[in-house]
Amino acid sequence: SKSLAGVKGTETERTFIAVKPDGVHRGLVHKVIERFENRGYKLVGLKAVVPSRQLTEEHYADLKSKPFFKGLVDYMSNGEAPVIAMVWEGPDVIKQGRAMIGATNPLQSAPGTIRGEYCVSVGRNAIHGSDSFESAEKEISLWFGKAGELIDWKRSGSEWVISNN
Ligand code: IDP
Ligand code: MG
Repeated sequence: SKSLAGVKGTETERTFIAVKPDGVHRGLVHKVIERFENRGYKLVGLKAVVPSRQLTEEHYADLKSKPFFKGLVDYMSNGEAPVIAMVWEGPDVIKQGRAMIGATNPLQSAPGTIRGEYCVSVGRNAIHGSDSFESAEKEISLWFGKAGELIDWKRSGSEWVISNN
């Protein structure tokens, strides 16, 4: 069966994007959606979730040994605000999504990126995006693994956004 991250390098490529609790508290959800929609990407999954500690630890498994890991898991999963979890689809969306988000440390994020516009602290950097096709596959199945949570649809006017000739 087709990967949940679509087909790498085609217009069906998908990435996992999440507005983290600090971004939700700060009213940044619409800013994130606006940027991906305006660019021409297609929203194929969206939900508000308070992730369990277990899900959050799995999501950030590669950071388990870091000193900030416990604080990171707490802030993501304590329920003071939900995470707004999304899957976006389109050409090169994984790499472009990371570029739109900006560097992990907002003090190094370029102006114009989401973190570079709205954030000043690595511990409160508002948004997550998959960093590779393999991460996108893992993260989409973790957050949107149940049948029916992702929608296949054709965006109106997509022929004016994507063409191969
Ligand atoms: P990314 O979110 O840009 O992919 P990662 O290195 O994967 O960055 O780290 C995941 C998240 O862990 C970051 O977005 C940030 O919330 C948190 N984090 C990373 N480094 C630090 C740190 O030095 N202090 C506190 N939190 C950190
Ligand atoms: Mg990461």
